[in-house]
Amino acid sequence: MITTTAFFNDTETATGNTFRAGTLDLQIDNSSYYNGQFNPATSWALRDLTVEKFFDFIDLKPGDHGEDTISLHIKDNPAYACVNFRQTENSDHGFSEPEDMMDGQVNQSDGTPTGDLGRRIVIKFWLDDGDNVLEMNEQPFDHLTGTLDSLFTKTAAIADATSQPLEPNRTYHIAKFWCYGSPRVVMIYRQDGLGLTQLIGGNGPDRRPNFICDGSVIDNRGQTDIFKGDISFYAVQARNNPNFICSPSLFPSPTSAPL
Ligand SMILES: [Ca+2]
Ligand SMILES: [Ca+2]
Ligand SMILES: [Ca+2]
Ligand SMILES: [Ca+2]
Repeated sequence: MITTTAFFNDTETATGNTFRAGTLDLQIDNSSYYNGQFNPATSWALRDLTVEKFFDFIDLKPGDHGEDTISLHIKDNPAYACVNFRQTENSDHGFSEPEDMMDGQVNQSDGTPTGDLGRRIVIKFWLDDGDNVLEMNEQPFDHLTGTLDSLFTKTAAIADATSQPLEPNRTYHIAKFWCYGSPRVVMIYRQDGLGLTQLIGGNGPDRRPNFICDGSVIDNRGQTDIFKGDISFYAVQARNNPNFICSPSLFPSPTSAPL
């Protein structure tokens, strides 16, 4: 007897299988306050960075202060992200008479070989909810806090394999307060849970200032001086990248980059 065996079977053909590359796009916006007022010149809406400047101040006086909150937006895929600060100029940029006299004689020198502004401006960072105001339970970034000239040697992780990746299509805010002088925290506000309501007259630092800046500690040595630097962000996919750590090598300097 011949038996045939027929199992239930089925064939499916999937046509047009596709591998399409996902995207990872980092975009950044910034809202900025200068001496307690909203400053449109150093604020911009969400975009890829080209010529935008977080800082662009050409006539600083002791006691001047500001606050900036940048927001990071990762599109489509979880990502790790790093930030790099690089000093590009730190010069005396000529000498005013009081500056020149800091070393006791008029001789086109203030007694120090380079610019003196970078170590007279102090900056503090924290992870914000978007309103530019330090509120309770917002985490300070102590590893970035210090003088400008110490900051602009650093590479730091915003998120790497030692923490959680940034989630796509969510907004992360990094706030910073700077002071040409000695900053002092006068108030950390109760968390209002609102994020930013509006740039002027909402719940920002024009309404809820956290810091004061004492310029009386500043001498004449920084007059006319120039400090410049670049701030760069790097984002990379988190998936299949379990050992990613931020490092300065991710940010080759423009002059040493391979051709
Ligand atoms: Ca100078
Ligand atoms: Ca001198
Ligand atoms: Ca100098
Ligand atoms: Ca806040």
